[in-house]
Amino acid sequence: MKTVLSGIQPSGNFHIGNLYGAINQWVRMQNEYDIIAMVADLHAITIPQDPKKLQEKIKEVVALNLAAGIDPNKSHIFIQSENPDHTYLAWILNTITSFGQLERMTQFKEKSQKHEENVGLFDYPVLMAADILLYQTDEVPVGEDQKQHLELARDLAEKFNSRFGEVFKIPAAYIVNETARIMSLQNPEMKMSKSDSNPLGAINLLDSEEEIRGKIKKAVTDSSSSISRNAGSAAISNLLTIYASFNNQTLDQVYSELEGKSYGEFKNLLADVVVKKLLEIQKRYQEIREDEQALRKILDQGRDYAISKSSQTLLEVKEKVGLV
Ligand code: ATP
Ligand code: LTN
Repeated sequence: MKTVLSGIQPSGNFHIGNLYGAINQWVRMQNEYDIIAMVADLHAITIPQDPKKLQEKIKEVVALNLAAGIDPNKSHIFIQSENPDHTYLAWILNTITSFGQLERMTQFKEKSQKHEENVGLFDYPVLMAADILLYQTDEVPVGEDQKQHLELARDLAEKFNSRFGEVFKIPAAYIVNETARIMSLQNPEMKMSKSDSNPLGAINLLDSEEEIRGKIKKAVTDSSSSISRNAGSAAISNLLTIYASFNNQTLDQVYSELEGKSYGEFKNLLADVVVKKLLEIQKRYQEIREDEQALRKILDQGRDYAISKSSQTLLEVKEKVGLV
């Protein structure tokens, strides 16, 4: 069985883009792949976090993933900082990483302009390489913004293998279906994002029914007034994509169903399906989130599984480098 490692940061609010672009893809892959889902808390603190809120966010991401269908009997979910092998391997990889490789990273350039710079932000991609390489990962589901980081992981694996001897499997990108990309409700040119400053752009998984309906009502459309297969603007296509995703339909099926309907009518239908689905997830979320003991047990099992795999790789690394 192939191993897939995915990481998600416990920061910001999780939205329907994360649900359809990431979580649902993992849920679908659970039967064919060994999915290791990691909450990247050590990555999150490269940007200042409120320590009280961080702990809550970590549990929130775990519970949301489980509520959305990650099955702990099939997949493994764990918290990065609970497996010390990640920081250990990152240190060793640091010693074969050049400044130039990290200076080229566009995410570092962007983030260090927006936030106070720190060495952790600079070193972020090396820790991510360690995350991936520790599990002899076959495929990593990454969006456009993380491709450069995956490339670094591949480069470091090759460099290590050729300098010290074969240890690491070279990971490949798992390209997520393009239709799964959901755009901002306020600006269809921008992807729906946790860090959007306009709160109306994203529908969050934990939004109330009133918030969901309000955001859909205020979503931008275009100068026409009804749905037509040949005249769809980016804004309307995005709303139709959301409708299709929530109904498990293709865009073609959605056009056949909705052609001729007014935008007002369509928005009501869309709000109904989104509310129904998110309220279901929220109900499961509350149950999971309230049972701290059960949640802890799932995380303990995830951590133990993670360590059972990563410790083998790390031991080989130490032997090759001459540390044992
Ligand atoms: P930010 O925009 O602040 O970087 P984000 O919303 O992109 O945050 P990430 O934690 O970077 O969230 O991404 C988590 C996962 O969700 C990634 O796999 C990413 O590809 C996916 N994802 C994020 N936004 C969308 C979107 N609008 N449509 C589809 N998938 C998305
Ligand atoms: N940097 C990623 C999160 C992340 C990750 C990983 C993803 C951390 N480690 C390992 C895949 C594999 C992000 O911000 N989305």
